[in-house]
Amino acid sequence: MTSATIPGLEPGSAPTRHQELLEWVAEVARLTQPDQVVWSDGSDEEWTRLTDELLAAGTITKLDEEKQPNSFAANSDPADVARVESRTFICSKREIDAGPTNNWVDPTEMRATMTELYTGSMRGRTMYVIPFCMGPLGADDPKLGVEITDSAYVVLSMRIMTRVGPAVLETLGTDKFFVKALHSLGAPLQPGDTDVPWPCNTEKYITHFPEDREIWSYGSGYGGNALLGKKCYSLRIASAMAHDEGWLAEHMLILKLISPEEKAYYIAAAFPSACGKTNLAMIQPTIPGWRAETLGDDIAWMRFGDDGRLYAVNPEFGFFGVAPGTNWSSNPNAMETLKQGNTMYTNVAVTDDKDVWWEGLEGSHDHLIDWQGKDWTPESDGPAAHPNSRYCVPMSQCPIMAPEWDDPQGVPISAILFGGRRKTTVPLVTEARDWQHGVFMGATVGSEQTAAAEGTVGAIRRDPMAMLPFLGYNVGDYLQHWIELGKSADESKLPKVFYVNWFRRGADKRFLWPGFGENSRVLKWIVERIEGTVGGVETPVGIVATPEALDLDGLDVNLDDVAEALAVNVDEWREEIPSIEEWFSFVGDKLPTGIADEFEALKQRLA
Ligand code: GTP
Ligand code: SPV
Ligand code: MN
Repeated sequence: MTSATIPGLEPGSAPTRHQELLEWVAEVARLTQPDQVVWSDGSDEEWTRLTDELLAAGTITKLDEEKQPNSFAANSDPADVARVESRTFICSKREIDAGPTNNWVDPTEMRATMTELYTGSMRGRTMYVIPFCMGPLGADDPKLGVEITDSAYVVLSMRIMTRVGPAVLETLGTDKFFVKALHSLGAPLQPGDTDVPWPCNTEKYITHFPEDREIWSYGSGYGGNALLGKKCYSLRIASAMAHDEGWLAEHMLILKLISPEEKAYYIAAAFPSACGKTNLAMIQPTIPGWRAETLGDDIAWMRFGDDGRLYAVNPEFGFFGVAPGTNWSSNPNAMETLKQGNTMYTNVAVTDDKDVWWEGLEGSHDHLIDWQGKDWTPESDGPAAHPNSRYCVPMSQCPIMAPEWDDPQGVPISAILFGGRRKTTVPLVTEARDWQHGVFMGATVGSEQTAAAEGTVGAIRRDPMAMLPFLGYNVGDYLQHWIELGKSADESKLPKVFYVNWFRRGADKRFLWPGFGENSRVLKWIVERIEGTVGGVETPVGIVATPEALDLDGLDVNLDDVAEALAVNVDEWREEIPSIEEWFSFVGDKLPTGIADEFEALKQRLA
């Protein structure tokens, strides 16, 4: 088929006169050879048409209209359930610019390999063109993108997760820059083939060309592999942009905490995948008089404002949250958000009356359809929902969205939290002495691996600023960028940095700290540290809260447990040293001297 004969490519039929975009769409169509090209407009009509198609294909199940209005549950291929870090590539021109933490292939070679894979890869399918914007469209410099995909599930999910629709094309005009984000399932259909419910390919590539600001993804239909506005654009490509332009693109939630005196504090927090960002972003404080609102649960773009403060914007439009463990007591605000409907669930279990269920949700069921579409009873082996099952829901439905969540100005950040999942060693909350010490803390975050990506769940790995899988350039340059931004700023206006760990366990393996809403007690201590109204103890690792300094009023918890959660055990910390040493030697020559100095100082304090 020549491009002229592909329906949807006829001259003048596209809803834009952006020449570069038109040429790129035609070029990709010629390469991938779809049956037709369709421009996505994000309309309700499109939602109905595509959900109908996916229902007919068996990709999704319609949920009960009363319990889950306008909502659907998709089951993925059992081999396509999470990000694939081993198949994620940063193809910078020079290998050194991808750094030691990323897979690298020469961009020319990668383009050749993938061009071959893309050849005819959309045969028998529709090629959708989705213009989208990360962050408010009204920003001075709106961050535009266009995803080309042969997955209707991606089109539906992008409508939830990003700003789409005619206004994006209007903003693109005839010549505005946009990130080219190409996605193919890699599952062409020959005439007469019957499709599978979740097409994908065993060979997967999640590739980024940071200098060209381009993304090429192949073979997966899932989450961060396929919804290219999210991790691929807003973290990997954006981190490279941010490095060039003097800002930060981070794997952080944005929370607004309001004191009984009605003073608002904005807090950004970076935890690795499946380590509590969404839960903290939607926290329901348990301390009387304190309230929380949310602005984002996964990604923050931060830049200094004219007043010298660091302002954060959430580039996303929806939540792609971990389902298991979400319930009316751990995260009532997420549950309220989902109750409004308009949700695409993936890999959850479905009840006989077409509601959803997952491990940790209230209620028990004698029979379910599990995430693989099989009958499930409590006696079945394995969970009903996949551990990385997710909900994809519009952010605007969250009852505690801060009114300013959509403001292109962003919000001024008072505190940055780093954290991870650590059974031992790391105290509940530690304050950094200053910015550089805080960057050191972020640079050395260790966390037990989770189901959010392939790998051994539970193994500890260093995950700087929770960005290990999301850095678009060299980790050493990234840490240097953090140090330099701090140096260029007015120190009194910099956010204070803290290191938190909700996951420390006692000898009997149970969590020492109740977590979730009770984390508001830790947030209150943080706010009081910002205000200078509460004490802490100087320890070799930083300033740690004492049980007396934490507001524990009304908390039904063993004080010994709290003390143990806060303890700095010098022997445990000495055991950290070789592993930090190993990590820093892996980072290599580009490790900033400021970070090396902090490490030396820590070693001396522990000696
Ligand atoms: P991504 O979307 O993958 O980036 O994950 P996330 O960082 O948003 O993690 P999320 O908030 O979804 O939490 C993941 C898991 O951690 C869930 O199973 C939660 O129940 C659990 N969790 C979150 N907060 C706490 C806490 O304070 N204490 C304990 N013990 N578990 C928590
Ligand atoms: C994460 O893994 O950090 C996520 C889910 O937020 S994904 O979009 O798949 O990256
Ligand atoms: Mn995430």
